[in-house]
Amino acid sequence: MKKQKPASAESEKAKTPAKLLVLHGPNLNLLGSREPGYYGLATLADINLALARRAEAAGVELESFQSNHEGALIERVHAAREQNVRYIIINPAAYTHTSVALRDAVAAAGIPFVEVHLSNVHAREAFRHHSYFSDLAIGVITGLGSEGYLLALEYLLSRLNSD
Ligand code: CA2
Repeated sequence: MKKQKPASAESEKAKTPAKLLVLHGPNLNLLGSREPGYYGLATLADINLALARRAEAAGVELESFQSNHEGALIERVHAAREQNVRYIIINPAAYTHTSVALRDAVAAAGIPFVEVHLSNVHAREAFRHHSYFSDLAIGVITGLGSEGYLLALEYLLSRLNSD
């Protein structure tokens, strides 16, 4: 049986929309312009709009943030903790394979996250097979193109409903 929460916590949950954050790493601002074979035709704005529409329909606050700078992504993760962001969807892009610093930030924030990749990183070069994030993630979606972000969001919305 589901544990009863105090009435005040329940009413707080009903009043305050849950916050979700979508983080996009370096070069993802170029989506739609080059390498459609790997990354598809959708632009980052298309992806963010689709996510924003789905989140709005579900009554959830969703913010998307892209940066080509490791420090800016790290600072956004730090801020997310202050803002009580409930879940993160992250495509760390090339930082997936290189950034202990961004991994440490995500680990320190303690915010559960889903890792998303547009391409199937396991079907590509060996250096893309290792991720500094996957062992910390709730789950990983790789190779499903821009739909991967929406699937991650759908999963998190159902998780929010049962939290
Ligand atoms: O498949 C993914 O989503 C990746 O995270 C994308 C990264 C890559 O380094 C990862 O191994 C897998 C690269 C993002 C670069 O995005 C571009 C988009 C359009 C044109 C050029 C690059």
